[in-house]
Amino acid sequence: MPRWEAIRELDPATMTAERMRTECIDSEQPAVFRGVAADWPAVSGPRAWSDWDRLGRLHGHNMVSVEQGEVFYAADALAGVRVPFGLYLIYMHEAAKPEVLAQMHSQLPKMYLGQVDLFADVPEMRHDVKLPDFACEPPAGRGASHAVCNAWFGRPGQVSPIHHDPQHNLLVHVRGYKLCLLYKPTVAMPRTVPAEAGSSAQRNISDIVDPRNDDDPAAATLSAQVVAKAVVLGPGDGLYMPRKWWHFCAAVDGPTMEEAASPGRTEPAMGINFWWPHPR
Ligand SMILES: O=C(O)CCC(=O)C(=O)O
Repeated sequence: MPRWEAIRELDPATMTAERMRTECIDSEQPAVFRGVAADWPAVSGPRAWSDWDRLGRLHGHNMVSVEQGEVFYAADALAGVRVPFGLYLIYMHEAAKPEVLAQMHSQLPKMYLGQVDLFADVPEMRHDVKLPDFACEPPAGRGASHAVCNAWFGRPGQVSPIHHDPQHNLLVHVRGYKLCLLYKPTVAMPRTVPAEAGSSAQRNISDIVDPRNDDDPAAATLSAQVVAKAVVLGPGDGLYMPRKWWHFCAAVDGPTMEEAASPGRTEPAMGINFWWPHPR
């Protein structure tokens, strides 16, 4: 089991672009912003995305992209497919529950609406979210911030294997709970695809699919050697991940570290992230 320590929490109400630059971006240190999106329409109120019935009624016919495959980011998962959003919402909330999958003898393909430009396919949902001011104002004279926004809507227990990204990242959680484990860029992660080979996505991925799985010798070795930085995000919470930090994310069933320690079984997870380039 990974050893972990909590990521520091910064109050989003008092955060400014300048402090974001000095305390997070320039120092390349992660931070949790509890409740940063508590008042987003996506999180609370009549348009909350937790009402997936409503989302399905309004946008269920829109076609969206999902990744297909056993392990997200693995080579076979990179082939995206287009499905009606309403069908994916049913899959995520009902059809992909572990007991249903077991009854179907795992015949159902595994899908993840992960790292997907959802707002290109369902533009109305864009009005339900807002990049916090402290994250989007570019530090004076250091170039514009062009934040890219992607959705991460997954079934109970969905994981993203340990990987890293070249951009700064604000991951904002909307529904359910997400365990995030972070490791410094200097940690030597085991990987089969060398950094200089493979597709751009695979170059950034380690071999460890789930660091909580002690049956995986690589995960057990990592846990013995490195203390991860950890948080469980709930609805409205945000996590700043500096570029190049290794991270593992998993949908879990509740907010406690005990609940986060085992694979999620009941709660789908919905979130979006904003990636922006390193200021010059
Ligand atoms: O939520 C996830 O499954 C992964 C999120 C992630 O990797 C990211 O925001 O860069």
